[in-house]
Amino acid sequence: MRLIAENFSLDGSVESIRAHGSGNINDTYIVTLSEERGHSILQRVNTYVFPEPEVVMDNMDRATRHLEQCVRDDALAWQVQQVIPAKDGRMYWKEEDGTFWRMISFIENSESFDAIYTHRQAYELGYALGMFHQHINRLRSETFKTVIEGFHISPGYLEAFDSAKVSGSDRLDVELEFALLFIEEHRRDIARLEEGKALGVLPVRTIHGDPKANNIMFDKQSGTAVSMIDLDTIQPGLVHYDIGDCIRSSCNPLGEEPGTEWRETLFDLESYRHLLRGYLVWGKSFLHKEEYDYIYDAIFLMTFELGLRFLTDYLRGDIYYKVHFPTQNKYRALTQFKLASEIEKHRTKIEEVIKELQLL
Ligand code: GN1
Ligand code: MG
Repeated sequence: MRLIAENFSLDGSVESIRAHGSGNINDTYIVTLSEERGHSILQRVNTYVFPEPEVVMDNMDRATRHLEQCVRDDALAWQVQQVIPAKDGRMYWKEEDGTFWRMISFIENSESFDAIYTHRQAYELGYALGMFHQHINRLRSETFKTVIEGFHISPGYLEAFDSAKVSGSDRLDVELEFALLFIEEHRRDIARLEEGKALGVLPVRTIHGDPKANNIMFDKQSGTAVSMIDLDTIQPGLVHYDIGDCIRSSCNPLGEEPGTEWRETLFDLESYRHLLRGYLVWGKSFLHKEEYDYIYDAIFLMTFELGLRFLTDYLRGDIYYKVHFPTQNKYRALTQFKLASEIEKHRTKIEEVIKELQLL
């Protein structure tokens, strides 16, 4: 690992390297530099999920340069994760065994949370996502290439589930009956966002693609959100994918991994209200009136979709998401379906908050 790290233009010599974070896709390590020269993040990019990692790095490089410029121009209190090039000048390092590595800067004195526990954090999260959308969209969405075809296009995930189910049907159990019933009862809703897109009501913009709670960094002292990390999936899409994904991951106090306790999963309406309020500080200036009508659908669908994605992976034998025990993807899926059912239960309230905030 040290030899791999030493291929990059670091600002000092490597003192230690440790595994870091809880990502489901890439392998992440934190590199400590000697003589208190700070830290960097070393990642092995998952080339099954990102078959063209060079394109990911190209997008990331464009995005970070642009966001840096925005920070300077608008004097934003914001930090942008930088790509640290390899010594040969490329944005990545390829090992002889074909593994693909990159180094990115670490946001010092910051922390992230797997779920959100205070109203302030919820507001900060929403504010951060809104600010990100506002600034990244000063560039035309065509600036960024698509890194994952069909990403967050929910009907595609239902189709994938339908074809996986057949071959994996012998592995169904009692707990899965809840999931299967939920899917059957909601399959007709799967295209709501794509319909909005086809109607021209939901425009294609540039999105983060993975704005879950722990991809937003908070300053340890002030508690202010200071950065959005994990810029792998910046690509053209609907901001509704991001809004839904951010809300589903943040307003679930038990987080994504309650395991066998998945039935306890709840949707925290208060966190949701504060998050959306923070988002709309920026979002009000670019969201069209009709786009508000799809916010509930976004929250529900991104949750339902992630349930389908986890369940499909479970049925296919865990080829996409990393697992630490054999039923982990099943429990992740059940958690999202339970969360989606809670979201549905609170639909009226969720929609009231949207209306109320829209009028402010
Ligand atoms: C994956 O990178 P990571 O582990 O935060 C996934 C997201 C899911 C998330 C659920 C490229 O994100 O879409 O929301 O797991 N990323 C990709 O935890 O599929
Ligand atoms: Mg990610």
